[in-house]
Amino acid sequence: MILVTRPFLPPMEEYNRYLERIWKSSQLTNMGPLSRELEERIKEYLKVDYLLFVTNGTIALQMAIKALELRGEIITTPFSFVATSSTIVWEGCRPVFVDIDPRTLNIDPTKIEAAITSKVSAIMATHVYGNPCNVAKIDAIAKKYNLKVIYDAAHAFGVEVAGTSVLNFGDISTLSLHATKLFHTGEGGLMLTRDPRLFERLQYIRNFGFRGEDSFAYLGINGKNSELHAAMGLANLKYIDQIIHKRQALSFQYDQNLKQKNLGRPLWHKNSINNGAYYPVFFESEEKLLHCRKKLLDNGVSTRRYFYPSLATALPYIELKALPVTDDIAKRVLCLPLYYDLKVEEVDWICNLIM
Ligand code: T4K
Repeated sequence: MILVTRPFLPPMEEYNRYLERIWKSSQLTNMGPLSRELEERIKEYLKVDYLLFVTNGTIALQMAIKALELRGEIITTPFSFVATSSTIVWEGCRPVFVDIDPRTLNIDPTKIEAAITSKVSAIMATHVYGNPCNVAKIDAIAKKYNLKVIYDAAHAFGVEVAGTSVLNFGDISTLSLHATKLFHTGEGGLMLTRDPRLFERLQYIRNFGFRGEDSFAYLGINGKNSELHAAMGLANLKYIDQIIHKRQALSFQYDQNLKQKNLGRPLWHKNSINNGAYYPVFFESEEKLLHCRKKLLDNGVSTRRYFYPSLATALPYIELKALPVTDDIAKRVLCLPLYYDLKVEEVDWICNLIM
């Protein structure tokens, strides 16, 4: 069976070397030496100033909403993983869905202003498949209306836009380091900001709000991650360039093979390079997608409909809303297998199965 994705696993002896350090120190969690080392090394790799290693990408979004003290409504995209919407509701706010751009599949910045009311406190946009949103435009709108911006950058590890990390935009960016992500710690997440005061607040929030042993600075939560997860991250980080290059090469192989087939591909930000997080294609119709998906599955190839259905039509805890572009695209998008150990011959074989 060819799965849609498989996690990269470092050589076990390299992971074990980190585990030996844990055994020696008996520090298992609470931001021990491996977690701190991981933060430092990722900061260096991504060229960012402030970063926190947290439990997962979902709690990172929740902590971002909390730290920015968001209230009322948050403008967001319906074309994303459920966590992008559910965290808004979880934090007592209401998602206001704005349709996506049919070429980039990211929130359409030209439609944001029409959705802004006095109740809106922020914009939460996803860099879908790692493809940067129009950050310049979104940040400019936010500035004009005095709104906060959270970028859900769950898929955007290592992505740059115009020569700087895409994580340097907005007030806070969040990442997922889940096992299915190109850089992972098993479970995990990251939070990034350029604001030292916000960073300080996030540090408190991650640790129950504790300031020292017996006083509290903020309402906090347990958003910490463990040394065992940090060990996985450190062992994987050594291979990150190799992982990204391999995924980019496999994506190129798909591009070459699928050129002649009648499939669409998202339009990538013109000042950015695809990190190979996913390989989405869109079909002419849902019927063609379902037919092809079945054929692939019958031949042992698993695919995923990231992101179907539109969140604005699927979640039982929100007011449902039809959005023509998202409703159409979500039905026609399919992610093909893409992971470090996938072989070029397997990509060729998968492409041959696609009509
Ligand atoms: N924002 C966005 C935009 C996101 O995409 C996500 C997560 C989040 C926020 C929230 O971040 P986290 O809280 O998760 O850190 C997966 C992931 O669970 C989820 O992290 C991810 N996005 C989402 C897009 O996909 P599933 O339902 O596809 O996972 P699953 O278990 O079906 O795995 C897919 C394939 O990977 C399987 O065929 C088997 C393989 N696999 C999976 C796991 C977990 C392995 O080989 N090993 C493994 O350990 O959700």
